[in-house]
Amino acid sequence: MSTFAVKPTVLLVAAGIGLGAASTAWSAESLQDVLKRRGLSQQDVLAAAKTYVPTGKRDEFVVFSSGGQSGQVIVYGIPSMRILKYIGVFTPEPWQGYGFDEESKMVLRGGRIDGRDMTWGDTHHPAISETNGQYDGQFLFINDKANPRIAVLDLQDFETKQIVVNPIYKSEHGGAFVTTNTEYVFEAAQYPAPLENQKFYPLEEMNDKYRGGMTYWKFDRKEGRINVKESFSVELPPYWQDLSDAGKGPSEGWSFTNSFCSERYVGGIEKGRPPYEAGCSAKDTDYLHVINWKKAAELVAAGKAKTINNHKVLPIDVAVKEGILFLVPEPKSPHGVDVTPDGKLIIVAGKLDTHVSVFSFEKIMAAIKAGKFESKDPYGIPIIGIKDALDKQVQLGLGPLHTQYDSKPCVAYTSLYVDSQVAKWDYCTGKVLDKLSVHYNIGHLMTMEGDSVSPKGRYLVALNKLAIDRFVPVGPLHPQNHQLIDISNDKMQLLYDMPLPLGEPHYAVAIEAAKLKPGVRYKVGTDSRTGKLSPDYVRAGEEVTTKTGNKIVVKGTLIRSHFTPETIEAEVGDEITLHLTNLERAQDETHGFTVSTYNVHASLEPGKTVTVKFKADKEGVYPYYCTEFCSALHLEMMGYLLVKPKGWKPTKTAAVAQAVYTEADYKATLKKVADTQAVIDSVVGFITSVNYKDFPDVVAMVEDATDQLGKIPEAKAKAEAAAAKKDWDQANLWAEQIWQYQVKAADLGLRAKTYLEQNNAKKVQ
Ligand code: CUK
Ligand code: CUA
Repeated sequence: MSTFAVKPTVLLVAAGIGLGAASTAWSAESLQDVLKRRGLSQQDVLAAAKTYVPTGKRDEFVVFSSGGQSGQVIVYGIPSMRILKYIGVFTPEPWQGYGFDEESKMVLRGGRIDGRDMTWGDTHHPAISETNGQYDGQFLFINDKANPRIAVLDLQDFETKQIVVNPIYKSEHGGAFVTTNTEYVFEAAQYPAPLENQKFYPLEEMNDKYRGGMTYWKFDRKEGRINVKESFSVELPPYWQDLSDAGKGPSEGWSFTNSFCSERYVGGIEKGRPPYEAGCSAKDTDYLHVINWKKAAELVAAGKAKTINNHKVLPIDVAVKEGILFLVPEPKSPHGVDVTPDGKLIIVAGKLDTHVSVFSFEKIMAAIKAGKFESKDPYGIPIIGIKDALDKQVQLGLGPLHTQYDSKPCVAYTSLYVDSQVAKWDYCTGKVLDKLSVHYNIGHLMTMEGDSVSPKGRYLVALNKLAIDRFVPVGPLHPQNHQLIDISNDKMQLLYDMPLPLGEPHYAVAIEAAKLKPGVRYKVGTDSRTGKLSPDYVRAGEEVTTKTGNKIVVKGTLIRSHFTPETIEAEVGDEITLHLTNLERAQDETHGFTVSTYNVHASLEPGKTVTVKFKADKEGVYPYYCTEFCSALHLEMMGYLLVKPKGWKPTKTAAVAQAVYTEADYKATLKKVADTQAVIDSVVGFITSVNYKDFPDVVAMVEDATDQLGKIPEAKAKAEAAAAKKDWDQANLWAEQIWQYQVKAADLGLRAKTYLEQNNAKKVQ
């Protein structure tokens, strides 16, 4: 409190003049001193210089990483590796109110399975929407392997908008991947199971009754949502479909999915059978599934699909007869499949092979055209001979998994899980170019826009499974380790280890930061989860509380630093619904909302309308308050929920106790108000003397400040009316309220002024 009891002019001085004094007092250490003191090498300093992003500067790339078992998405910058955000996707996220307000609960409800809320997820593969094979920065998709689901995030506000459940799988893995214009987002099954929901067949019937598949979710870009009705799947044999990639360029219209356990082995170590790990890796090859999705979509549209669980599924025999499904042998328990940027080659790595296999799309097409197949699988699917499809095989090392591409032609990077290395190699010549050790057991790796048609090169991130000896120990559960690697030179250079403390991030995607254009505020009254105006939003002055039966509906507003209303009165058993609108326009002026012990929380970014709902089932007094430190008077941003016993009647009619003020207090407050007005006038003078209208952020701050100042006449009238009646309590308190409006306006004004100064605003006449 005491900081704000000082004269407002002092605030201005602190904000403006304080900066100059700090820099002179110490005799600074030299760079050499620091290197010596911290035991750093030249190489360390070089790495630091390549990753350090000075204050006020920004990263070149933004990474969307899977949050693994957290069911979330992690956003961080490259090269700084600074974490920017965790986004709630499949699981509740308290900060963002995700799962604690009604609008986001609706999104999570879309992810219910068999009537059950799924409060955890196993996210694996994020994908950014593409236009002509380039990342366009509009949407992000990610899968949940455990509870087969896929989510749509809008990068306009980095929020999850939709979760859809896969209607026919019990697990899924080969997704999310997008087609070159994001017509479809697709995902493959992982562990085979009966496609009919809640249908039991014994494991002995694996070959006949268990199935895998490939689901193509139709994406409606205008709506920004998956169109479930227009989506379909292609039935596949009970091979364990694994990862996928979309064709591009010449291979556009096709998708590729590797598989393992084409043995269709059934384990049972407890029954004396060798375990899955032995039986599923016995054969020398598994199958790359090659599917013409464009034609599959036409066949589905022509009514050739059957319906399973309300979802269109193209049966294997139809797919075979229509010539849209083929298999290519691939060695040996493969894990990754990655189409080259030019769309001509498909690179598959076998976990138990030391090679990567480079398949030629042209050769595959030639074999299909010539009807040249070596055999059929037990389901009648034609198998193209491996020699007829292979361009080359390259020996890289132990446990190759995933491949990513460089901006330099023909250059690829493959993770070597067992060797704990990244191999840089040339897929045109088959030469190995470089190897770099990572720490340890790398899974995926990722280059900048590395799975688009035009990778940006520069950096690579190794997503390591183990982090032994890398970080200060934090118990048996280690953080994950993302290692940043400079790939701009011939030799790879390890730059940075980043512990990721959320879940095992299988895959990540990185986009040029400049391509992202997120908004900073919503149109006032927006329900962010639908993107539409909430039917229940109100503007300032329209706040209202109604009670019908035992249902109380509050339509309220938030603005620094108060809620309207500040009291909610209920009886035990009432159901309370609050529709709250944040009226702020200024950037980053988020308010939070919670009610003590009722387990609700909302994050209200500027302009957003959020609904919280709960049953006031306990008598008592429950403070509600703002959970974001939004202004100097943030702590005062509160109110009371009064839950009275049934039939309670007031016994006292006395006014609420107040502090007692004198005329002198009122005069002193008026003086403070006049002083503050002088500060505001000088700030306003500065702002209007420059081209502030060219800065949308400043315009928004000015709007908010004007809003605050606009409330003053009403408060002033009340103060003066009270003063005329010599009611010094009311007069002084309304004068204090004037000062509150001024302080917030001044705060905004000072921020606007700083912004303009730092952004070289120009003088206008
Ligand atoms: S997976 Cu985990 S390291 Cu799900 Cu793409 Cu390969
Ligand atoms: Cu609003 Cu704190």
